[in-house]
Amino acid sequence: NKIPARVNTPLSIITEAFENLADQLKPDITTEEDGLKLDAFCNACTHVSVLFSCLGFAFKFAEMEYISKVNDLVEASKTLDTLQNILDLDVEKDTVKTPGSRSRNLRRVRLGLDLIRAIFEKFLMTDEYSLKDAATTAYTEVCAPFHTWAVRTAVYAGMYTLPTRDQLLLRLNETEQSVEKNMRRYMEASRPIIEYIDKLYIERNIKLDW
Ligand code: 1PZ
Repeated sequence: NKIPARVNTPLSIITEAFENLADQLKPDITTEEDGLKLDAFCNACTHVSVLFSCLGFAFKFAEMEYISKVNDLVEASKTLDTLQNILDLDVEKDTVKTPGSRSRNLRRVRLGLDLIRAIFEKFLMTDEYSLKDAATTAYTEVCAPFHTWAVRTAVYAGMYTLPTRDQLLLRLNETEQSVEKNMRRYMEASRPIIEYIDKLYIERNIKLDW
């Protein structure tokens, strides 16, 4: 009798969602005019929520922030077809950077996806890296430059409440081996998506310094 493969861990579900999304960016599937579909993007982003349940109460605020931004994009997906449509509408109204605008929320969600990628990257550098150190370094690199002093201070304080490496693996139902595979898959799948989102702003002459 064969031993069944380890399937459907929270991380493998997230990873798979982003791999499917990244497939949509392949030139033979998506035409240049079309770009990434908003509903498919939102669907993948929604899966990330599972991770928050592993982090503890201190990250409740981050979770609510992230989910409210994704939900705004879900709402937009009822009337808009692609990510490009979001940018084009805000460019027209001159509201790209306005708090609460969809282009701004998309930028925030993109930073969140990149933060997760960076955390995974640090986490896998050695198997002694604590989650707290991995998350702190990644946050400093990816998100801190764009957050207010008050938010940065709260996030750095919250880092001390993160689970240990072993607790995280347990909560994610992963081993050191399986977590490496799944994290690397997410890192690979998210990169083209993050680059694609950046390109949407740059093509419209919007600098990414906010
Ligand atoms: C396993 C992974 C452990 C990760 C722990 C790292 C958590 C970092 C927490 C970041 C908290 C950000 C809190 C609030 C930020 C707000 O200032 C901005 C406001 O945007 P505005 O309304 O001015 O346009 N909101 C955001 O940036 C959106 C939320 C981002 C949160 C991303 C978290 C990503 C995922 C973490 C892993 C589960």
